[in-house]
Amino acid sequence: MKKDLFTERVKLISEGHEELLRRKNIKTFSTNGIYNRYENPILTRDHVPLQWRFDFNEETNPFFMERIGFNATLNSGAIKLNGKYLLVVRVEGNDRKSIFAIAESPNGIDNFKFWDRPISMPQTEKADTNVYDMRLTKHDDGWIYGIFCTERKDPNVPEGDTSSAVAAAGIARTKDLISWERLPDLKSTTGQQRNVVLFPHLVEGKYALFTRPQDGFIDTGKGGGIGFGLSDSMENAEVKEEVIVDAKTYHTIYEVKNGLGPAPIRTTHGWLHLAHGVRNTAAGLRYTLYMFMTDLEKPWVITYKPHGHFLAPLKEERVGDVSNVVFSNGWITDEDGTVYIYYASSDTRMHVATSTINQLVDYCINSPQDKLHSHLSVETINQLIDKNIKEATNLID
Ligand code: M1P
Repeated sequence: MKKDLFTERVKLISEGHEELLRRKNIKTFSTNGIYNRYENPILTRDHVPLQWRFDFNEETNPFFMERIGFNATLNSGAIKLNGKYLLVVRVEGNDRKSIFAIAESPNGIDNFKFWDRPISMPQTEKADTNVYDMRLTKHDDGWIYGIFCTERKDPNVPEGDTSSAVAAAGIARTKDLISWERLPDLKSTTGQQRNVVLFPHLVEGKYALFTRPQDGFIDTGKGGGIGFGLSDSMENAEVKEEVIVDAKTYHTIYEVKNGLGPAPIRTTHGWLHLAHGVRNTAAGLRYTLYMFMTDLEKPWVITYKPHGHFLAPLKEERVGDVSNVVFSNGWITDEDGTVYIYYASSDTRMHVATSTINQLVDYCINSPQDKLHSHLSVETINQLIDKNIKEATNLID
């Protein structure tokens, strides 16, 4: 009887898993014309390999029970290596600990499959309690850097406070995403750090980092905004001064805080950036994605910035562990100009949206800016209506 149960469950669960991994993804129609979403998420907790979850020995696991549970697959860094689309996925266990694991796809939109084992990330003298949200940068120095948030308990809080934490930017580098060299955490003078991203080239002969200084673990306080600073080395990364590239601003989609997503993409018109913005609502924080462009020579200077969000949580994306959130820290550009934008919804599962460099540049350059007042929004709308009336009249003439 027991044998039947074990065998049946192994078969059922293994076949279901195989089918999920083989599932094709279908592009959906895009009304906005800026990017296309896809029918299915690309990675869910159900994609986590069965070998990581089940003990396959009938003697020690007669009920074929899941021994290690996983809760979510989210905020993934991305890179294309040797023709494969690779994500460094934040895999969150039922124990709330996030780990990094690589998932590989042949085409960037479906058939994502985890490598055999998660990444064993070396530790610094101060062990990480939790690690997450890695940004990958292929730097001119030949290394692929992964910068991520390392979270540890705040040592300066009263004994009974078991939730206050300190966020810092952990740094590791690799050539193959298999073996990783851990470097000391980033030092900065502006408090805690999350959402730190390495720029791919030296600036003024130094390593350049986009930062997100913050006073507290959740609240950015006076440190709010996407910052930029230089470091002499990555072996002992230290940013002594940060300029704010994009400040949090009253009554915008990034009024509470913001943070850079993946490393920017170089185009002939400037650097394309994807970021997240956070605003407060009666239902809690709302995270959306927005874009801007910066100057080719001065990547800390914004040249174009469309109004409002680029991508916001939609339909089932709106619900999950932390609802009403989209977050992105990975994208891949193909030789033909296709851009694969990887984003997580509600801190629960991963999706892809595709666009092209030309579409994203057009979006950034030609979308109106946020003029920060309702009556000015009306002006902007009227300008478009006037333009359309003129076009229509020209057509009749
Ligand atoms: O829960 C939403 C996000 O919250 C944090 O992001 P930020 O500091 O930018 O607000 C991070 O914990 C992120 O992982 C998470 O998705």
